[in-house]
Amino acid sequence: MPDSALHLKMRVTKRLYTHHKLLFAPQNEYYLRMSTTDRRNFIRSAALGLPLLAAAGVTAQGRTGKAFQRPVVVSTWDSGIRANAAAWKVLSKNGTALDAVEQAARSAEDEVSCCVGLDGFPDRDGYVTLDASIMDDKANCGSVVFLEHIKNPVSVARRIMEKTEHVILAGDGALQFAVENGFERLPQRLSPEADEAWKEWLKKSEYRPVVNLENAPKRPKGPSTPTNFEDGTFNHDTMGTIALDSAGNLSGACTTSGMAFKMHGRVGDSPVIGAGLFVDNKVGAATSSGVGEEVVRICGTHLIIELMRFGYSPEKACAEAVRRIVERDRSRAEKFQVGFIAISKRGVVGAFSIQKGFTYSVTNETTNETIEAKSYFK
Ligand code: SD4
Repeated sequence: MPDSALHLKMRVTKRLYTHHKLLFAPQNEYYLRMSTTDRRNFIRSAALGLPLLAAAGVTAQGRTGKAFQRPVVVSTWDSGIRANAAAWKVLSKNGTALDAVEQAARSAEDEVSCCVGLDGFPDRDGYVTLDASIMDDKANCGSVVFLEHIKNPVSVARRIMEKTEHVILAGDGALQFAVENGFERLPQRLSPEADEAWKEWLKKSEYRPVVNLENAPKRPKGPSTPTNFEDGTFNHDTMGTIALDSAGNLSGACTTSGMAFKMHGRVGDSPVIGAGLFVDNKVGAATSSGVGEEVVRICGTHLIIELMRFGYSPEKACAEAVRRIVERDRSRAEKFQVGFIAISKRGVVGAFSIQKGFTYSVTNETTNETIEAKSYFK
């Protein structure tokens, strides 16, 4: 080997050695806290040249996507821009990500829309039943499932998280807790749009989730009321929000009235921690929208965060979760939508969906935009 090549080889080897020594040094807290299996995988990913910084709990900022300066908030769909505006009021004053995501979810619940809050579409028996969840930077979490009569289920979820020993309350028990904690019990009624939609649906009673209803072109007067699709059908929407605050902490929230015309008692992914929402303050946060059953089957957001822990960028992690859903039954997957969004600890944002047309909104000091996610089917 010529001298110069030998010299270069020695320099590269030395650099790699120093790099690995740093990562494996006993004082590396992430390495020390890993289980034996995690350490083995970690060493394997190092050997394979996978992004080592991410494996060590620091996301792959700069390698796979641009990092947004914090604070930053990301929400599902076009309507996420309005949810982000509510979150931004908190974040821009150095408020916490937890307060920000709660405000984002509440703003969606307060809007008249087909698919979040009490004006959302009912189940097939004519009842509006709500699911919501919230998770903070310390892995505290709370959720409500199958809740009726309450305008802001996300705040009930937060109250459960902060005031009880539990994580999830369901149905009547959740309602009782909400009322005891000062939430107003509103009468069960359908908004005029929801009533009309339900009666129309009853004519055929066919449960057919519609892809990208959330961004349907034909909207009634309200700002986020995509009640009618071209063919007259209606379906779903969910507000999932994840935020990184100025202190560098992550939180997330997710709220929905679920799939329109679902069976009475059906619960989707949105209130299931690890399915519709997951936060790990060392790694990132993720949330989802679409057909919840498919997300629950793969523990979608937990999967995304674990992939990010071991070096995947947010976008790649979302893409892998989508791939697992699709490849389970490709021909079925051609007919439904699932979209994921994720943010890393350093503010790298990514998303991926099954079908085209899934959008997400990003807001920080310099950005306020809605972006179309890459998709499995082109
Ligand atoms: C659910 N994932 O209940 C929710 C529905 C949804 O956009 O996301 N709609 O399955």
